[in-house]
Amino acid sequence: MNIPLNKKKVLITGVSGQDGSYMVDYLLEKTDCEIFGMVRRLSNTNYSNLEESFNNSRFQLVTGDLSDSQSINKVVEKIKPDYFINLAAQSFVGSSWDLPEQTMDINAIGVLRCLEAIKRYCPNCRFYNAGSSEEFGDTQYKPQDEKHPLRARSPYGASKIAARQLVKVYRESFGIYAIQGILFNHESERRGEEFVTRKITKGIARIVKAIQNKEAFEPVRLGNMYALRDWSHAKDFVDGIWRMLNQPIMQVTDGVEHPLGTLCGSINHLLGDWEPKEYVLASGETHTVKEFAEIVAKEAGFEFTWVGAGSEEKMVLANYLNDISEVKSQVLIEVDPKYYRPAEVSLLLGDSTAARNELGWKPQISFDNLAKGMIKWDLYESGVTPQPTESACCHSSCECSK
Ligand code: F7E
Repeated sequence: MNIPLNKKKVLITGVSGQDGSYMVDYLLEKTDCEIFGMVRRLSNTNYSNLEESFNNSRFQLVTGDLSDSQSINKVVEKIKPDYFINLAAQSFVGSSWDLPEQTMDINAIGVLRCLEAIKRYCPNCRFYNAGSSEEFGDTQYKPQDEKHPLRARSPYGASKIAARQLVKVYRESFGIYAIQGILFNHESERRGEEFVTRKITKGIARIVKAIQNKEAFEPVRLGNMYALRDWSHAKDFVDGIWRMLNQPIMQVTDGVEHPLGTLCGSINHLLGDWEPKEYVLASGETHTVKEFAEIVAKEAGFEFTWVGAGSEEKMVLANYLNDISEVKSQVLIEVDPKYYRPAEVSLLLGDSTAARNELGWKPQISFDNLAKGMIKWDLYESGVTPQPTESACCHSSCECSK
């Protein structure tokens, strides 16, 4: 598949977060697009994920807010982007029970605001909205593919289903190239600390630091360690998103699809019966939270045993780098029921066969290397190890530890 190299304008929301910042890195490296990162006007900003991108003249920030249609209209009218990638969201499932209205407003009505702006000011723009395996919720079969029914278990999942329906309506009603990929869990050293993977790697790094300083430590406290998730590296997913946005345009004649190339812009008249597809991106493996924690603890130098069951289950230290004489606490991880969710998605396992076959997409980074790369990074960030020269999370050409 050809990634267009002609100069196009890409508007990305959620640009300072994990996915947004990897999307910027990817587009700066792989294309010559002009990139506009939309950020909210805040008194305290954190653009650490974008530090390197600011050195590139093809990247700039613009101010806008998904909760305000005026501001989105202004940005879209001014830039008239060729691509609009909406990665902004209230993305923490756990908070969506406490913030249901905000979750729905940003994740669903916010998408409506984007679609309206596109319809009005740049109807040929290609729009991507971040969809989620949380839309499958109470799963009916495994592995889950694009045809799996939508059965949300949280306000977050419901908001993404509402957004999916809006994207479909605008695609079918106005011929807009609007899609919502179905992304299973994706993590990295840029992940927010409220998500379980980063909570574990940050927590274990904190414990290593305490041990090195000969101090006592508090365990990492987790909720349901038996939830099964299909985890990948976020870097692999931004490639999949860009491929989804650049599907070959087909013309349907007598029910047969003929490729018309990967033209960007001016596609409305070409759409006819053809519609861009929405794909699942997933690793195709499922693992418990507990398995992730085990890889991380081993990589950090711990030997351990599990004791107890249910809310009493604990990971207890057996040895640390062959010497625990100076270690002042024993419990590395314990369960705290306050982190249980009112309703859980128990098993996610994605089937990304369609994306692999039709988009030529394939994840490069294994579950094992993802977990090891994240703990290596957090040990470095905590000041207990030198900066990793090559991140363990990736294949040999990876630069994600930069
Ligand atoms: O939870 C369990 C928790 O918050 C994963 C988002 O990117 O992926 C993400 O949603 C699992 C759940 O991610 C703790 O109950 C146990 O079963 O890291 P998470 P998520 O809810 O799967 C989907 C695809 C998205 O679209 C979302 O935006 O881990 N778990 N103990 C815990 N989770 C957290 N956060 N904290 C715990 O202490």
